Amino acid sequence: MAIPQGFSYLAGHLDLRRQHSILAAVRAVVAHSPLYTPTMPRTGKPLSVSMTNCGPLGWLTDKAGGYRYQSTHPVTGLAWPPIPAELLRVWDELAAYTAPPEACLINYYTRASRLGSHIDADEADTAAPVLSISLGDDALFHVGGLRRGAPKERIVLRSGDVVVLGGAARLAYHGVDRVHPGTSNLLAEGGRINLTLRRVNSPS
Ligand code: MD6
Ligand code: FE
Repeated sequence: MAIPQGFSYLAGHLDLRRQHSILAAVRAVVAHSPLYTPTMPRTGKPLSVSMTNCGPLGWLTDKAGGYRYQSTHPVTGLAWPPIPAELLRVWDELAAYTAPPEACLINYYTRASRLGSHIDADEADTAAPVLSISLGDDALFHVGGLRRGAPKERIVLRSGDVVVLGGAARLAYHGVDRVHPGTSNLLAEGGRINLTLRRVNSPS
C-alpha cells in the first residue's frame, strides 16, 4: 500500500492510567466548553460527530463561515480552555516539533457517527504533524494518499492508540467509517472520543 511517509500508528501508546487521566481532563474541558453539533459549509447539514476544542485556537465549521480556526466557542462565545498538561506531554513525546500545539479538536462519536474522508488543510503550518488520540470504543479508520481516489488502508483504532500524520502524510486523506459500540468500557456513556492536536500558525 502507498500510504505516504510520515504516517505512524502507535497502538497502545497510552496505558489505561494515562487514558483515564486524559479522559478526566477532557471532561473538565467539556464542562466549560460543551460539545455542540457543527454544520457543513454552504449546506448547513449537521455533522454526525459533536465537537468542542481546547487551546488558544479551535477548529470549527458552520453554514455561514465554513471551516476555520477561532479563539472562542461558537455557542458560549467564551475562549476555549487551555490544552491540558497530559495532552501537551503526548505532543512532546511524539511531535518532534519545536513549538507547542495551538489547537486540540475534541470529537465525540456515537454509534451513528461517521467522519467522511478529508484532509486537515486549514492550518498555515503544515510542517508540524497532526497527532490523534483515541479513547473509548473502537473505530474503523482509513488513511489513503494525497488524492481522494488513492488506495486506502483500514485500521481499527482502539482506546489508547495514537496516530501521527506528519511529513508527506500530513495532507493524506483519512476518515472514520464507523464506530463499534460496546467495545470499550472507558467511557461510562459509551461512544468514542478522538482528540487531534494541531499547530495552526508557524512559530515566529
Ligand atoms: C478520528 N481523525 O480518528 C478522526 N486527523 O476520529 C482525524 O481526522 C485525524 O486521526 C488528522 C490526523 C490524524 C487523525
Ligand atoms: Fe483529520
